[in-house]
Amino acid sequence: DYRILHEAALRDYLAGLPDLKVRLGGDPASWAITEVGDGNLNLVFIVKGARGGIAVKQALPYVRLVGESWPLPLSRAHYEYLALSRQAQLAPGLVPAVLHHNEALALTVMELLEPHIIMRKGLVAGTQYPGFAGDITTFMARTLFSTSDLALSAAEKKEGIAAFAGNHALCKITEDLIFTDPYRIAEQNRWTAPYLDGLAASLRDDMDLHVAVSRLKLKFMASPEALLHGDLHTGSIMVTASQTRVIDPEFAFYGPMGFDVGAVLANLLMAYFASAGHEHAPGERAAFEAWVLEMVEKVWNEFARKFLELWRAQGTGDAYPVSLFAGERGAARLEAERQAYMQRLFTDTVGFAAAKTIRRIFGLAHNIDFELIEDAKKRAISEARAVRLARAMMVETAAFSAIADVTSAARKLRNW
Ligand code: SR1
Ligand code: MG
Repeated sequence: DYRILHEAALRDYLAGLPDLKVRLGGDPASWAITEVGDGNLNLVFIVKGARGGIAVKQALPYVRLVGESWPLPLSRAHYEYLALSRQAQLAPGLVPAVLHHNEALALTVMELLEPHIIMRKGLVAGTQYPGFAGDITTFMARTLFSTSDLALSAAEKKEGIAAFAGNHALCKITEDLIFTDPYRIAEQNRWTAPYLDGLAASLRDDMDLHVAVSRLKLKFMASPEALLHGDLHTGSIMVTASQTRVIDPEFAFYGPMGFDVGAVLANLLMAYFASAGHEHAPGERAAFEAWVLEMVEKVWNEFARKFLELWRAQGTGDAYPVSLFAGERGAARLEAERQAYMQRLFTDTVGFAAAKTIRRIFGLAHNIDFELIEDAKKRAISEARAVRLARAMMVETAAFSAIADVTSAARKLRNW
């Protein structure tokens, strides 16, 4: 039966699990249990014993950020567990190991990622992560390609869609908070007032933007291309200088690939614009910002390269039957089609990145990249630059046909 496990109850529960008891070591009474969840939805505990540590995540029956007035199904813990298991097969070493899962308690125990930190915090501090682009592009290329019709039979793919179809309450959060609320009057919207009052009003009146974001919403709702992480922002990524782990796939479902890739790019671009409002070691601001934009380019370019490599090597899914592309002429035509596919995916990615940016500035859930800029005027300046880029990316789509178009537009807006 479900019950919320606070410290004492969690200690008793874990003490009853022999493998975890051994892993933690020592007397359960001496285990240090700390609630560290700083996300919007769940409880997260770190438990440390004489021998080792673990992370415990329990879903609450409501949205933590808002409270009991906003109920949310516990089943999201099931989908998160399912996604973590699939991602571990497809991208080994890039997600935390699951040590235990209890469906009824909506509780999952994972290896403790130490000394990893949430990437967003590192970016706010101006830290560069040299291995990040390589790791995140491997994660995305493998999880997205391998769960798509390019790799699977139609039956396998449809089984996959069915397995995640029940996670619609989490999809609904995205549909409302990302694709709808920032563009209308909604009780939970907030922004840096009074500086962004005018920009907020202009978003509500911008029909070109409303059409663009509604097209993206439709794509999100009606394009089950692959198994998405579904919330791939830099708060869902833990890093050290040399390691990357993707956590928190509770929003997982079959959707458009560009939504995950766009999430990564949006969060890098927000880190870029937020940098102007944060302290940096002397002389390091410019280097950090240059690195972030280099990462934006590398994430798209490496992702596209790895995705295409997988397609060429393992493209045995039902979507492009091998028998239709026989011989040299077939191979050349299929390769041209692959390039066209990546171009469409790029366009989706740019649009989703824009939507993910605007929601963090005008919607309910903001991010510390901007929120930790104490001076409201400075914060608003950084946010307005990001919004200006995002609006262009969503509406002026013809101006963004390559990733360099995005970084060069970002660079031009840096001092706007
Ligand atoms: C009410 S949940 C708000 C946001 O938190 C999660 O991290 C997702 O990004 C969601 O949109
Ligand atoms: Mg999360």
